[in-house]
Amino acid sequence: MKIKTALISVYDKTGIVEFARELQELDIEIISTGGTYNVLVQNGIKSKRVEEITGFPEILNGRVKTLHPKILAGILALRGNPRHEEQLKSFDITPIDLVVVNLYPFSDVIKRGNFTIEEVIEQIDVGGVSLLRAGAKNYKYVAVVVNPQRYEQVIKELKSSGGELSEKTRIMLAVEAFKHTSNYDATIANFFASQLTEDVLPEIFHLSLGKVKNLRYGENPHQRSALYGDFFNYFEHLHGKELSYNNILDISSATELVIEFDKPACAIVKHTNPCGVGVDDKSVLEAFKKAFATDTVSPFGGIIAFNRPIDLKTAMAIDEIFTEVIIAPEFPPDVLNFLMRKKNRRLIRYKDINLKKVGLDFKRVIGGVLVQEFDSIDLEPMNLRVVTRRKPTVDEMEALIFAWKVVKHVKSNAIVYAKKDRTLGIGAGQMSRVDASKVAIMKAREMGHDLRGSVVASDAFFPFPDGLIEAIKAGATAVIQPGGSIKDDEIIKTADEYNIAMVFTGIRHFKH
Ligand code: 93A
Repeated sequence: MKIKTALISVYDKTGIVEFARELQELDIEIISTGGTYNVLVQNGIKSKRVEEITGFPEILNGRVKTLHPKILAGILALRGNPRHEEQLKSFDITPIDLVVVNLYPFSDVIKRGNFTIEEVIEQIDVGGVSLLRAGAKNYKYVAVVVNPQRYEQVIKELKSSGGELSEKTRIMLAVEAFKHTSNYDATIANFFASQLTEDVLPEIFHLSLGKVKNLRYGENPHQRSALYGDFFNYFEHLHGKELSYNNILDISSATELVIEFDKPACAIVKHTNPCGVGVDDKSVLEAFKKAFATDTVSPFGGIIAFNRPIDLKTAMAIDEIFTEVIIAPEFPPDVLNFLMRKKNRRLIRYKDINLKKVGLDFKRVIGGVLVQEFDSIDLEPMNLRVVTRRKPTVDEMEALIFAWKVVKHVKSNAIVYAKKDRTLGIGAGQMSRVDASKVAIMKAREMGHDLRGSVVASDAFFPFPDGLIEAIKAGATAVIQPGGSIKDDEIIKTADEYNIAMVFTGIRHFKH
């Protein structure tokens, strides 16, 4: 069915003049609301005002512009239905075949902050939503365009088909409109709900998680999955096979970890846990070697992340082991060429990540999701409290801070043994803290690391002295942990008995 009449009412006027001009060339008659009309006419495009159709002016400062049976019936009529056709005729209503609407920017105003409630209320679009909803409901006969990025595609199809849009396109556009209005209403509802209570997570208003794409499958091949949000604003997929659900998860975890460090750093990650982390004053190659030395078995098929551009020597060293994904802020051309020889290996560049701004963290529960702020708190060395008689040496302190940054990214219960520039043993995801320590020690010994003179970090407090004693027996000389156990006194006493230096962070880093 040929499109004869279009209604255009857009807040965001991007691309509208070009789009309308093309419609005009296709002999499509244009009806538009006040502001849109002005822009079109100033640019030499013919249009009728909505008033001319309705015989009614825009009233109440624009609160009522298009809310009129002559408009809404024009959109909602079932074409070819005798009764509908007859009624259109008797009330002199023109059918509208194309609805081009985008809404008042409600979420922009909240994001901007510093608004009055009256301003916010005026940003609630009523007419525009009705037009979209009506057009989408009647997608069998009407096309509805909410997204300016679709203009080009719509024109292309209209031109190639002699002025028609396929049913497939109309459904796709209707889905886009329904998703848009449902997000829009959710944002409004959340905003007003937050007025009732002190809202702890205001960022949730800004969260419009558009679907990026379907993924081949989820964590396992029998689970369907998709990616939502802005992942690709931060990460660029330079080379290699399509990213899987697990790749994306690991890329995020590895990057979060490696960007904690100021010095050149490397983190090797498997199943979101680090198998090794290294830092070096100058060389990414050395950082990689230290990370890899922690555990030379687990990195097989892992993810390697850097916080500096990779050089060719490092690339050649990585090439020795099978790696699923390599992540860096930059791949110089020679490195890229070299690494691209393996066709499946995924190369990911990241940019502009400020973890403080990345926002919220979600967890699935039966019947919903838990939302929390992202664990982005930094350790201020000033706030560290030495609780033992012996103070950490300068080297121990450096090692403690390094280990603390790593332990934050290890699944709880987490224990990390480290020197100042490398991990030695990591115990992740155990149900008891002593077991996490045992796993870390076992891993360190398997790889031939001597834990004498090492430091140990614990993501949460030691509830009993046993975990601490385990670490001391292994050879650790300094400990970093949040503190806060009712048995702290006993634990400090134990540390003093063995001349161990212990610092409390006052911060816990559970990661479940
Ligand atoms: O205040 S409204 O909800 N009342 C209406 O009847 C109405 N019709 C369209 N806002 C309404 N619109 C919105 O006006 C559209 O959704 C669009 O965002 C905007 C375009 O107005 P103008 O063409 O005057 O710039």
